[in-house]
Amino acid sequence: MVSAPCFSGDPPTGFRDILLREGPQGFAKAVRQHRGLLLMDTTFRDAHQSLLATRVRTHDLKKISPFVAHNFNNLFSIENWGGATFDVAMRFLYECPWQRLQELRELIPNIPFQMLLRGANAVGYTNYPDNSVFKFCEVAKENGMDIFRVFDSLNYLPNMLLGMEAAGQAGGVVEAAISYTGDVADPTRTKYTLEYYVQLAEELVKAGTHILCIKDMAGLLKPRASELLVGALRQRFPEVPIHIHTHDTSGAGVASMLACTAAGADIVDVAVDAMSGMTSQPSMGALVACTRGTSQDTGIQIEKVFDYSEYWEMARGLYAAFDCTATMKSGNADVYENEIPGGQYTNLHFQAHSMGLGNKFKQVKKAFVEANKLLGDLIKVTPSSKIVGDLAQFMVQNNLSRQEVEAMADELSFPLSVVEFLQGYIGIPYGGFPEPFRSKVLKDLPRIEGRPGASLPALDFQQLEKELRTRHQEEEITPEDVLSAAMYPKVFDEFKEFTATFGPVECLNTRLFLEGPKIAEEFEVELERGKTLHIKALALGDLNRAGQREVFFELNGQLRSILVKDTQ
Ligand code: 3PY
Ligand code: ZN
Repeated sequence: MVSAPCFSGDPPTGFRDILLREGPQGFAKAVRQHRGLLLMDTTFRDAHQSLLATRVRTHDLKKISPFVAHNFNNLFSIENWGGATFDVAMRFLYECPWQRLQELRELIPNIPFQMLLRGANAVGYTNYPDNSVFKFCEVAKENGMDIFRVFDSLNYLPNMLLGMEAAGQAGGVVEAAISYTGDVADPTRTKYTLEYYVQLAEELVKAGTHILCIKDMAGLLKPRASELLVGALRQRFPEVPIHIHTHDTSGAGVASMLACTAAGADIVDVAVDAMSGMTSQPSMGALVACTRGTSQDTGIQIEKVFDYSEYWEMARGLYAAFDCTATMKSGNADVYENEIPGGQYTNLHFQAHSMGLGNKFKQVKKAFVEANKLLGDLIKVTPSSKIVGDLAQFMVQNNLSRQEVEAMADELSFPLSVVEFLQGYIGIPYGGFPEPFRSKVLKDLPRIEGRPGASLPALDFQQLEKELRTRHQEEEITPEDVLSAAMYPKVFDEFKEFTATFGPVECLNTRLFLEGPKIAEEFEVELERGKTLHIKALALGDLNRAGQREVFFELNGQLRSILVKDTQ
């Protein structure tokens, strides 16, 4: 079992106290005036999304939360929600993502919480009706979310503005994030130039963002480019806090974050050491140690980082089955060529290696570069990165070169995601759609003009709530449930059906949840405070014709058995 230190009493005050007292504007001002480097800790979201297939359970997050509240009160924020955590919680962990947010909020009242909002795609992979995005932000804020990092996978301004407005109207801190690709220090890269990024930042500042973020989802921001980009933004917007996100895939993450800091960034993203590096964020311990005693001192005690890391080293072991280090042994500077975002890099690596086709990964990476060129050199981040990845896989499976795809574009049966992208389902890429490729693929299929969400009918929340109540035969369907169903209808239904059958499995510790008990093992499950079940696993019956086994166990001293489907 992984244990964590216990605490009593209120944690010390932190940046959240400033936010609650002074609101988003006052908070942004305090951040800008702060002396020293501020850190956002991604351990609770992006780090495990990148390294452990997003599988970290609320159980293990809660255990270390009091330690974080008591020892890291000078963090700028903790990223603990959004991105892939929302659907994975329901889909694979059988947990309610909203409950995670509520429980963590109780345990960490003093540090701002931050989430990743995919603009008009909210926490999904496609555009939602505008009222769903607005309602989502409103309810997230009510459940304890503070800072909304809003991005769009094409940097498509109308989608970004929609997400920013939704977060702002909910009363959240708006952190507009420009997704970074290419290399602003390389004069041969003429599409995504320094001027492009500064111009986009201009629009976001004009639209009232409280904080400006550079979201380097693939880890392409080299130290020289950091100096140029952050330097230019700092000079142009002296009063706006600048926040930098990166991934350490190439191994240059710490160097780049130090360069960003020197160029005037206020906040950089790190993950605790045991959850850092490779496709995750650079190490918290390294940033704390490297800035110690300088004007950028983080004020974080390095010994506390070591203790925090020790917890995560143990906790990470529980998720070994999902850990990318099972096959991936290091980062790789080839990311500068293929520009694959951190989480996707891990997924593609895992897919190729788990099929015993390690060399296929190299092919997929090469095809990813070609697919990107075919699509007109896109910003690549969820969901546009998945579209490029789908096209790359299609090219590898069918042994097609870029020239062949271009020549046969009107005959090939492309993945749906590629066709829908070309139809305009996720917005308009910078520089427009690639022609004549688009016309050859679409022929007379309809094209969406402008912002896709603008033409989607509003969602009827009351009607949806009524349907859910009937479908799940439940009296109480919460606004949170309605939003889960609005984002992921099928996943939500399956999650409800699972919990109706098996109960609240989030009460189990992670080994029991992932592996099940050993025969003769005794364990306790706390359903709620003061309500504990004592369980002893006794025996497994033979497999019956329906593929089930009778499982015998003791429950609070009483012999019981149930039939369970054997999925092994
Ligand atoms: C997500 O959208 O989940 C991301 O982490 C993008 O970088
Ligand atoms: Zn990221």
